Amino acid sequence: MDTRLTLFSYFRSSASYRVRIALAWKGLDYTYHPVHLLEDGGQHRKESYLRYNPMAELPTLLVERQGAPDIAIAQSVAILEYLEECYPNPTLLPQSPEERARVRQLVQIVNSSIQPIQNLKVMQQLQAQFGVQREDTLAWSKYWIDRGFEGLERLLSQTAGAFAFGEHVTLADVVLVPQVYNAYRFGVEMSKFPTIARVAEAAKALEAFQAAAPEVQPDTPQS
Ligand SMILES: N[C@@H](CCC(=O)N[C@@H](CS)C(=O)NCC(=O)O)C(=O)O
Repeated sequence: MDTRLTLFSYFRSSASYRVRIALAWKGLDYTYHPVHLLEDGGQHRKESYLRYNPMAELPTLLVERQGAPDIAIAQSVAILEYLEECYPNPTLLPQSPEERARVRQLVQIVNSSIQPIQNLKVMQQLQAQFGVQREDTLAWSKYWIDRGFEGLERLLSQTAGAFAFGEHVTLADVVLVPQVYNAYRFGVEMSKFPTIARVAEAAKALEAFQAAAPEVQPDTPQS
């Protein structure tokens, strides 16, 4: 069955970055549909996008299959799992259920315990509702990444080999690299987290991670 994939993405969105890595890792062709998080009051809040993702978040993967209804999948981890199920080679999960659970644990630390608290809408609401200055919202995001990385560093010191979980690239690296990108953006002192920094650098050097990087997307500003 012919399948067409379209990714609604923003170059600097870390959740979109995760999906771009997985698509590149699996060698999948897709159409890049940029959605600007700041222009026009946030293009992700427009009705034309909400029909794909009512939560007004990026990314969304639109899957168009011949002879089957189109589906729009949101939530990057749901998309990653979908890609892993449909395109298992090359895989991004280890073999055993126990190892898979450990990888998913690492994924959820970033996805559920770190990224949501430093998200754009949280920072915007701190400003709008409580009059927090923009610099202080940046400090807020930095604080929560820093605190999350303290736990993650301890865990990775047990799980990491060349990559976040052992010697192979897994979904843990797919979510970690974009979170480290955010950490640098918000000024987190990465020397405090040597294992995180080391495995993120190792993954970032790989072709699929480079193709997915915020610096080289179709909507990356040219200046
Ligand atoms: N758990 C969601 C998080 C998605 C998310 O927070 N996306 C950000 C960009 S990284 C977003 O669209 N933010 C819009 C906003 O904060 O208004 C996922 O993994 O897809």
